[in-house]
Amino acid sequence: MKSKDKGRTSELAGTDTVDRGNSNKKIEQLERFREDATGQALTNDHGTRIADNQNSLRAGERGPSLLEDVFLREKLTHFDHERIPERVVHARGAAAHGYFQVYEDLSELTKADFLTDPSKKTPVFVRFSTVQGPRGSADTVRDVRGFATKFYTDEGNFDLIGNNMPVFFIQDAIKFPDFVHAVKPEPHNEIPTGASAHDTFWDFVSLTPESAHMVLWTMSDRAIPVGFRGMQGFGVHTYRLVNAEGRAHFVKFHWRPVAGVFSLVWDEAQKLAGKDPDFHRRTLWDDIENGDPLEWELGLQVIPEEDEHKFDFDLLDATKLVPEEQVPVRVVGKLVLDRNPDNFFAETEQVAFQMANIVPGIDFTNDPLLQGRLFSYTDTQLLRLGGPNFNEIPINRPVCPFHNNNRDSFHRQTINKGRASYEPNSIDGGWPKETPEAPKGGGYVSYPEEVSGPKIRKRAESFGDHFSQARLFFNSMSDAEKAHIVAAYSFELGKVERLYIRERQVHEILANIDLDLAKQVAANVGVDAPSGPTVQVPEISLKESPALSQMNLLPGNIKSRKVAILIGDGVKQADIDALTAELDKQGAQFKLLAPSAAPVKSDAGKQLVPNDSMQGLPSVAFDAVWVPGGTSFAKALEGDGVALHYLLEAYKHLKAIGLCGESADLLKLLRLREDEGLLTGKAGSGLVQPFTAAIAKHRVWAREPLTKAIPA
Ligand code: HDE
Repeated sequence: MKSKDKGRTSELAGTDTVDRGNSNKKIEQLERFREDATGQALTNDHGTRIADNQNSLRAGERGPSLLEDVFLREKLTHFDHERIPERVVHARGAAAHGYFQVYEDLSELTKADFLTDPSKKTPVFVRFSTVQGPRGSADTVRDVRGFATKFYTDEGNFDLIGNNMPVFFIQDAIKFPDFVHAVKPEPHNEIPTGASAHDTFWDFVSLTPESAHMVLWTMSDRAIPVGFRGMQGFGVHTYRLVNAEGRAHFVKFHWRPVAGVFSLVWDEAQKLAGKDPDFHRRTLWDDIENGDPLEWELGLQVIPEEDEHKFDFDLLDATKLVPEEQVPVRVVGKLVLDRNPDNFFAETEQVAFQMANIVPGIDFTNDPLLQGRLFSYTDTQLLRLGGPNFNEIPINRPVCPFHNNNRDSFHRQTINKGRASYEPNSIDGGWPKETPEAPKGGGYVSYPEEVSGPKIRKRAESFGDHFSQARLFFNSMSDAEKAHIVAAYSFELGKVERLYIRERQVHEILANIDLDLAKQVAANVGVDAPSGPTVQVPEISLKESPALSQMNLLPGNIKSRKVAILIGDGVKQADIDALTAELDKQGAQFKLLAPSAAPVKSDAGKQLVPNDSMQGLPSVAFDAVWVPGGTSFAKALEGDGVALHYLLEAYKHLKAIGLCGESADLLKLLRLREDEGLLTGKAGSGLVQPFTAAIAKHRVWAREPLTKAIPA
């Protein structure tokens, strides 16, 4: 270290303890931006109390309004300017606050303070999103989900902006606008909203073989998650972790949901898009309000620098994943989301994630997609949030102090004291000063990776294989998952008007992934069956990766799962009580649903207030349905089309259904047969255990082929 630097370190030491204190205190400072108007007078924006908020100022009771009405004009002006541009992608989203805590000191890998101190709870704000649709689009469309986390660390904000799939559509940032233009609604009629089932998308991806792997993921069940709680998250790119000695490891970031990984079935996803377009954001909100936080574990796949070239693919290629069978995921910490935002616009809409938000101990790689993102996120906030001071908006402010010579522009909030807004300076004592690199608390220093080479526009040959990992993914699916993929390609390509695009996708993309998949889709979309692959797909060392199948990612419990309990007059109280006691014990949730929202009386004479009507909360909003017994109740169900549809639909969607006592007679009427999830029993109490065990299995996959004849 130069002697000049040494001097600065000791000067800074004093400020360091003042500045980088306990983050809770800093959060309190941020909280002063939260406003609670309870008990407060209504004023204009400048503090003048308003006497009449009902009538504008006019010349006489029936006369014209006066330009003088500054209160009216201020109110209308503010209203007229309420909207800001929505995000160009990921416009539809919902978010929550929480914290991250590392399980053990990871100093051997990184000097990032929030990853080395297990006693520290780092505040986070996480925003989940869909990619294609606008702000008002439905939650359950077939799409990738964004999973963006802002860690407010004591060393600055770190943003991990990931997705619920581990790979991406393109390898180079220069293709991103093309890809997004292709997937967005078509330019002439702005159709379809929130869907990739249209010509421009399939035109682009069928001409872009590097998209094959990611498109396969989006045609899989991963693209229709039940909710945010059951989604995996992935940082996608390879990053670097750098420790205090300056030693680096490559790393892939993973979020593993404690609740396991779950998806909707397609029919359910489509119905929910109409019946409750807010399904995902509502569940996130309700779960947190009900004291049932969402939890993930942070996983790291750590790869020593010397192993960079040991794989069948290039670590810098974002269309590839690192199979967990080759590099296991080390679980290192926990993310808990337990607080809803107070204001959607101020927090969820104004949060500005930036790839550029990085802290000492974490570094980038040369992934050409990542490199482009480093520019794009900061750039987009300038337009969206109206200038370069978006970092001062409360949700974006770091919890540690920030001082520099950036000045002025729109919406500046900091009132900078002093005369010198440049560095070096002597007028203000030279402050604020650089912090040299140090094992702890030092300034950010980029990892000194050696680079050299000609200035060229060229994709590395190691980025050239686009199909072997898509094949790996397909081969790792269960039969049910494979069938869903065939159905998804068939549905989407079936909506493509131009036959030559359908054909190109089947012949030049799918046939290179799996010939059988290609043939089945060909038959469903009316194009000739392909006879073989069009390229030589390299053989890779791994044939299957069980970690990729959701069927292997169930948690084995029913915590936070949601059960509909149908009720009506004469419903057997004991059957309700037996189940609800067990659901409470196992941490699952339930709702009582009656023919209408009016209270009903059970056979025990107890008044039951339903949470909603069966029409108001359809079966698609639940994981399972419980129908208690009771003679008059069961009789009434037989004549209630809404209730019968409720059960048929739950059956079609492969859910666990428990029919107690007299309600078991409904089976005959519905012409359904019992199976491992459709259970009947004399007394509800005997059914409870097998019913909850069936919920834990998520769906009755064996039932799927039998449900084809049931109308959707
Ligand atoms: Fe994004 N992306 N992206 N993206 N992205 C945006 O930033 C972009 C990519 C992701 O909840 C935008 O603030 C480029 C990969 C999420 O606010 C924009 C490229 C991954 C979110 C942008 C990519 C993502 C965004 C739009 C290719 C997964 C929502 C608004 C080089 C690892 C964040 C905004 C939130 C948002 C650009 C590719 C995830 C335009 C240029 C790969 C989760 O800046």
